[in-house]
Amino acid sequence: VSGLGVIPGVVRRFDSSEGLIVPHIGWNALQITKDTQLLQGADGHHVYFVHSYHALPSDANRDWISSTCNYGESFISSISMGNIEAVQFHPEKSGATGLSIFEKFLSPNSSGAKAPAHRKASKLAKRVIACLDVRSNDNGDLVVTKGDQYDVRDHSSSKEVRNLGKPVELASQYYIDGADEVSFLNITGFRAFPLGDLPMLEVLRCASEKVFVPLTVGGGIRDFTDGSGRYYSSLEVASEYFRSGADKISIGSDAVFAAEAYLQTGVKTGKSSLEQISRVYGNQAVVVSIDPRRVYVKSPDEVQFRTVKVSSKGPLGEEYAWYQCTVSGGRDSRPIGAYELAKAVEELGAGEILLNCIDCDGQGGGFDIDLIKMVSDAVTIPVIASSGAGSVEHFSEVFEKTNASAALAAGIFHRKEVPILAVKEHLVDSGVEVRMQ
Ligand code: 1PR
Repeated sequence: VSGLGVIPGVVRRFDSSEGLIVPHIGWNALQITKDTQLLQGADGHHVYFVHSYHALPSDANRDWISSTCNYGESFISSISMGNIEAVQFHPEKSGATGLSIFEKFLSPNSSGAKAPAHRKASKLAKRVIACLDVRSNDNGDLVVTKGDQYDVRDHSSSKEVRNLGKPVELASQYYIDGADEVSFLNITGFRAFPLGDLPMLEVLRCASEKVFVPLTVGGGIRDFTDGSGRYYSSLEVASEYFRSGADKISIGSDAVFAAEAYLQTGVKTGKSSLEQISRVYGNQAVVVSIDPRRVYVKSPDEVQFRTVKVSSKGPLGEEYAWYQCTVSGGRDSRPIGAYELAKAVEELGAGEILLNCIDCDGQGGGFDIDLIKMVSDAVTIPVIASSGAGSVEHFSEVFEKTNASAALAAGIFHRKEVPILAVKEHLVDSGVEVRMQ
């Protein structure tokens, strides 16, 4: 459609038909083409993008362009003309580089804070994400916890919920340490109603005042009727999370039910939480979190779900496995595989997949490469590899062997076994582009 025509040019959707992952989510490198005060010192810096459409550079708009960025093709990442400045990326989520842009915008006559110096970036970076599983402990305090294969209770006689720290403090520390995103998963959200869970909303509000990289929140996003009969749509729940500072919401159990119904009927009702939230906020704001468990089989013919030939055989020498999806934090298994779920939720409007694996969670033995490769090859939306990171080598392995766009870890960061910086330095040494501060 034609716009106002103030700035000449064409806006197009990124083309996923050639294998490009769309939406374009993550940290990509700015190439400054015009000397502007706002972007001074930001050439070759990674800044945070999240979009599916882009404005194309052309002779007609060349005078406007102050920077471009490359994703499949070159697109306009900022314009500057007279007193007009506009950016495609999110300075408010672009860490120190973004904050420096804001300072210069707010004080145009000063030289502003210098953008931090670092090596020159060239393309979309692989992301390293810190994940905080949050729930109330037995004293009613909201704590960051961490399970072994989703069991978050101590193995001692007390059987207490493990307490690894306070959510806002840890999130702020991970931001300073260089996390590219922070995820909060309200892991008992399936039981309680999130809007009754004011501490979690408060956690988001406080975290978003200190953490200038994207925040994702998940857990309990679904339609709900409270004790007094008041009905809340999942859209209302998500809206409250967005208003409190979340950039993306993540849906687990409810997305499984939506995908099952869609695969059974072939009809997109538009009524599932996934469809409603992505229609209103855009698919880039909706992550689907998958919690599968490995099920070994002797032959792919044994099941109707997509199997993989596994790298390590099962206990009875099985050479194949399928990955059975679960709901309610791994408590209930469902008749749908991770591959089938990923394809279905992509069609229903998910913008990204957080791919956990219950078998690997908290084990430190590495990501489930077979699972992550299968899913990341099957969809064109970004896949976040999760569960099992135990060393820096596990991160380079997952990026070398699969199409994952990001890798998420929890335990090794909470227990301070491996700093985020060490992960990133190792990735740089392995030839994987990452954002360095
Ligand atoms: O179903 O919409 O209410 O969402 C619930 C959300 O809470 C889902 O995203 C689900 O993954 C999560 N969840 C539920 N129960 C647990 C649990 O641990 N008992 N946590 C849980 C899932 C898994 C990862 C973890 C990685 C990395 N956490 O996110 O952080 O496995 O861990 P590691 O690096 O230590 O191996 P709904």
